[in-house]
Amino acid sequence: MASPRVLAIVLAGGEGKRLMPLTADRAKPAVPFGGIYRLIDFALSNIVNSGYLHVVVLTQYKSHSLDRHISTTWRMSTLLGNYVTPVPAQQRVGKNWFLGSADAIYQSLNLLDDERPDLVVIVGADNIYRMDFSQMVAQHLDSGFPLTVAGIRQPLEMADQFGVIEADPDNPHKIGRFLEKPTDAVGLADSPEEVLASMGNYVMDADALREAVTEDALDEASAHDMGGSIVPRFVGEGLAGLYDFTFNDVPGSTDRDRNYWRDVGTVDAYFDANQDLISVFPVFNLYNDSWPLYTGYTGLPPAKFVYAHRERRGHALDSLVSPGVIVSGGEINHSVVSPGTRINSWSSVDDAVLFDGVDVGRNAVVRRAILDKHVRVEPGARVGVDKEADLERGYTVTAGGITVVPKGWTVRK
Ligand code: ADQ
Repeated sequence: MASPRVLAIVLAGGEGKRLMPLTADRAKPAVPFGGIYRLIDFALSNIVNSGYLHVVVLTQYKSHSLDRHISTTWRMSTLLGNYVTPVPAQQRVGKNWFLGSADAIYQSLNLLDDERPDLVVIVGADNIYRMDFSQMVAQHLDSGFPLTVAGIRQPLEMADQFGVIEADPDNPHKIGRFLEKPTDAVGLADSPEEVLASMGNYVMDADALREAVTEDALDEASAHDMGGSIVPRFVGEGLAGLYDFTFNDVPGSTDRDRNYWRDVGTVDAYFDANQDLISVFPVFNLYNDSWPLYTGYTGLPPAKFVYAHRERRGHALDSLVSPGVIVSGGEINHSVVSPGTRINSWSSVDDAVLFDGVDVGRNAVVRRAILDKHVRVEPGARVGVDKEADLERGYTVTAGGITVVPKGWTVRK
């Protein structure tokens, strides 16, 4: 096939239950990340940088802020014209509303009629990574399989969160076995503490996709999702290709962040992924001009650091500080700070992720915490310091000891 017509489908309708309370009133792909981004910006940037400009985003759950973000950042972007289109789930009622990702594609098959693609690139919206999908598409075309699944090595103890792949013993580009979220996975022969996990990214021949989701819709016993239903169907027939992400080579990657991929399924993983951005030699480097990450333009002024007091100069170290932030006589360490936040005198913020418009009052202390949008920390208040006290105040404290304060709450002294 000389130059296939490719439609990209971004699955952006998942509930993100394990990211609560960050997903209390926003879809998981709309969760802020890295100061100025939303999770979905990574999938969309990868698609656009791979050269695919026909993109639909299938939304469903609490999609208001997601739709707004896509409209203002992606759909209206002068860079992209009108290519990225959010497609809300058809108006269904009752339990059917939450059927899985294969059903979301089935409901939207009319898009294939409109676009008439040869191939469909299907990706999730909740992972942080850089990937050139055109390299995966090239292997897909070479292999002749109707479905190709991208795989990456992950720790064995996380196997129950992933589709676990076994390569065919005779063909490293073919999947021999696939189990969705197994509880009894065994490690790889050459690395017993790791499994080969599906990244939730697929390339499919458009006809094969149409046929598979249509058949799946008729199967009442099916979970109607890509990993639970569609992939096993192709693997069973010996028709599933395997793309090894290790070989994906994105321009401008550093030795440290080449092939970085992180599933931010839990609050702890989400917190760690933010931390991956901020060191001097970051595990994931945002400053790669060859593979830009696009997001909304805030129109806010630059971040400002104010001297304020001789004994406490406003400063930040090992941190990302977004536009519109004013650090006035407070200090920030190892943190990611979103637009419009205020850090006032004698306050300190360490190992934290602050969303838009957070206000940290004078003498306040924030440690190992995520503060959602517009949280106000009263002068002298402490959060994340005493985890028992945090629980008593109704905040979430994760297994990894991260305190999460929900959107709009006030942390009292
Ligand atoms: P999960 O992410 O757990 O595992 P799923 O809940 O189906 O699987 O979500 C996959 C993607 O589809 C997410 O981006 C989600 O937002 C979206 N989605 C789910 N239901 C949807 C719906 N009804 N409409 C639109 N979008 C929907 C998957 C694979 C695993 C793989 C991991 C990697 O099933 O095999 O290992 O991703 O993270």
